[in-house]
Amino acid sequence: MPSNSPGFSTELQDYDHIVVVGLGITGLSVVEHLCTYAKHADVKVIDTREIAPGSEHLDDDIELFCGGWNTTWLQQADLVICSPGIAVATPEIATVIELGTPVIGDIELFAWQVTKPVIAITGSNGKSTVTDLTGELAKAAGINVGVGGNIGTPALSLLQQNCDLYVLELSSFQLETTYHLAPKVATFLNLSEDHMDRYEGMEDYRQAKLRIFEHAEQALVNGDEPETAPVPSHSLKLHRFSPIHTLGDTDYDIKVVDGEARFRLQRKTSFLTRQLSIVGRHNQSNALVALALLDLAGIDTTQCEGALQSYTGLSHRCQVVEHQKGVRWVNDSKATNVASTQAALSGLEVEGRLYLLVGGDGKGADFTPLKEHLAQLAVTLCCFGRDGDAFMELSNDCVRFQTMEQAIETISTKLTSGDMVMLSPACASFDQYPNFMRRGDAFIALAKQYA
Ligand code: UMA
Ligand code: ADP
Repeated sequence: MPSNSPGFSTELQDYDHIVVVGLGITGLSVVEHLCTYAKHADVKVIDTREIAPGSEHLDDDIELFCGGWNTTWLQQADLVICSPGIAVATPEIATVIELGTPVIGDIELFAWQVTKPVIAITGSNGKSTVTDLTGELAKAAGINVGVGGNIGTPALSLLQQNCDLYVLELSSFQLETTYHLAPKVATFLNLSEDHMDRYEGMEDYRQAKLRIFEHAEQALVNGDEPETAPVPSHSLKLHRFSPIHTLGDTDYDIKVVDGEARFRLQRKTSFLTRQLSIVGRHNQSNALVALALLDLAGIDTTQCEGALQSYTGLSHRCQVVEHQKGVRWVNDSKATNVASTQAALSGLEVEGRLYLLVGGDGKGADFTPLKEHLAQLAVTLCCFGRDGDAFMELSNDCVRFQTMEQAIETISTKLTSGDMVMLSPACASFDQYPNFMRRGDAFIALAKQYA
């Protein structure tokens, strides 16, 4: 992984030959940004896919090379802006880095331009929920806020909105190519195995995420997961959060006061946890972090009570999408790694049988940690997709299917009142679907058909 403080210019006017690698929504936002702020530069786009998503929206005067690498363009570039979908370790990109050409991502470009405070959020799970909720609470506090990054709206697109605060979800992929982002507050929510097909191991993945703190003013650190903490430095103020009550006093925590669990911000009691509409302990932690991030950004959270109560969460995360004949159908398609499926299973109450749909693109993960959670439940494990075989030893009752459709068609004849059908696949969707949203939509349609 390249050093976090390279000595290259952060002024777009210093670059004349810019190559954007990867189109998609990120590449398009980069090109649009360059068309506004680097009018003088020659901008070219490479996408290694045969058909670059979004090419229909590209101006005709921007040259596009598809279906492989154009090494001549890369060698001639004085700046390369890389999609988060392309690892910096890819040989063609590694060669550019060796030549001394700066290779950056869209978040680095955002950092060059932004003048308002940024709250930056990374972690293995909970990023989107924390990012979205922080945005909703900021709005309730009367702030003109822009919410984006890995959550779906590219960060550069937010700059056109002239916001007073930016809340960014950042993936480890984006952080790999980010060097100068200086958030007012940054947090690394938690660490568990993910993207092992992209990183050499957990340490490599952790180091990518720790880059979020490099130039941050304040770090909000998970007191229960020391491996998410940055190396202490004079310029970075550390604050801790802990949703688990055993640590004693923490800057931000949940404590029982007068018999009721409450969020505490800098030891001052705030809202009751039972006011939340989102369920599960992991969501209490997510809400605590959202309140803490705003508090550290200097925003008064006392106005946020209504927004906190009415927040029902993002779709595709542990949502009951059908409840017919006593059977609940739960869409947790966003559970794309082991820890998120563990979060869905921990404390889960099912009166009858749980039919758990797992499988897809396993990204090289080890699924055995699921075994102990499954042992607590009366479960039939319905394994589908490319890496479905990897789940077949995890429970006494495992059935292999090629697709989710086949699995649901088969189990639908067996369902009785009290049962639950849950899609919480612990895998990415890319082997059979364009993304986790489409996989969740397919589950919802099947639930409607078979409920
Ligand atoms: N790709 C190529 N060649 C290219 C460019 C991309 O093969 O030249 C492939 C890569 O395998 C890559 C995939 O295409 O993984 C997706 O790239 P894309 O063009 O679809 O990417 P964008 O549309 O720009 O979406 C990206 C993020 N995608 C990834 O990081 C893979 C989106 O996060 C993000 O919302 C968007 O930018 C806006 O910031 C998605 C994601 O899955 C939700 N993120 C991963 C995660 O959350 O686990 C990190
Ligand atoms: P991310 O953006 O990091 O993928 P999301 O908020 O989209 O996070 O949630 C992804 C999955 O992880 C969902 O299945 C959700 O139920 C689960 N999840 C959410 N918050 C947490 C958390 N704090 N710890 C563990 N799992 C979580």
